[in-house]
Amino acid sequence: MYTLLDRFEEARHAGCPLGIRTTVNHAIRGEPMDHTEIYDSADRKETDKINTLNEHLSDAEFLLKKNWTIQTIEFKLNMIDLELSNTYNRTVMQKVEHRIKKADSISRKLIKKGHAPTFENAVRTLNDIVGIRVVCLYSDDVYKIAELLKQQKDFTLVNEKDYIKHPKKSGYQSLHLIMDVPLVFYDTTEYQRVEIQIRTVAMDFWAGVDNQICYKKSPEDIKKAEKDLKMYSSVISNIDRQMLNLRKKVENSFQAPSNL
Ligand code: 0O2
Repeated sequence: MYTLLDRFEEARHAGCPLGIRTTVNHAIRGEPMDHTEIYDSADRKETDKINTLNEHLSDAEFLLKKNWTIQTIEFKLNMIDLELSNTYNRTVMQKVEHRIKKADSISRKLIKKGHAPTFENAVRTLNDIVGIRVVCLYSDDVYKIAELLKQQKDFTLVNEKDYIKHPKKSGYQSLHLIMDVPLVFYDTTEYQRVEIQIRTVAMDFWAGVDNQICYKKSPEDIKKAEKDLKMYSSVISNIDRQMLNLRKKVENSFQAPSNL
């Protein structure tokens, strides 16, 4: 399919009106788009699509369903946290966050994937319009939380991406569950696709720094930091391993029969 990105490449060689170039540059760099800038360009059709996407994403019913989905998952997570905390006698989840993906981020992602920035394409192809993030102290807790989420009878696991066992090229580590969550109405059930990211505090720290200085930035910007960040990703893995070993050592010492 011929996309905005293709046109950008074509325009770069031919020297095109500034509007298209700046719009796509924004998309690549991950900056918010200034829509007045787009209007100056020749590409009104693409702008109309982004505006329609914006309208759909601010629709009251759309937002209500997304918020209902978030509440449903957070309720489950609270139950899981309670169960794990009671079983292990310690706090398990440190933080649960959620977000509904913004229009500019959706259009950027669609363009990057080679799709037109339409609402239909967003709903059809993106798994993370609703995103939930669970942060815990130890790497084994990540898998305990994931296991209990997968056991929920009303949730369907669509895909699991283990970036802890197989970190991304950037060094990014996290466990992602893509799930379908049901919203039950009078006579129908509607499934909402969500991405649940589960990771340790250390992995979350790394991802936060990466987000600020590397992820979604231009190759020029990231050149200086990319190598170091990748190395720090293994440092983080080591720290996670050591913290887990420390916890196990302390737990074992409590369980060991006293010599006295
Ligand atoms: P944001 O800011 O969260 O909206 P796919 O599932 O294959 O169709 P997708 O969704 O890109 O494509 O999958 P992937 O690679 O699993 O990434 C999903 C999310 O993980 C990203 O969403 C980020 O939140 C996070 N992520 C992935 N790679 C990195 C990375 O290298 N660094 C950081 N900091 N985060 C990463 P978005 O939509 O890209 O971003």
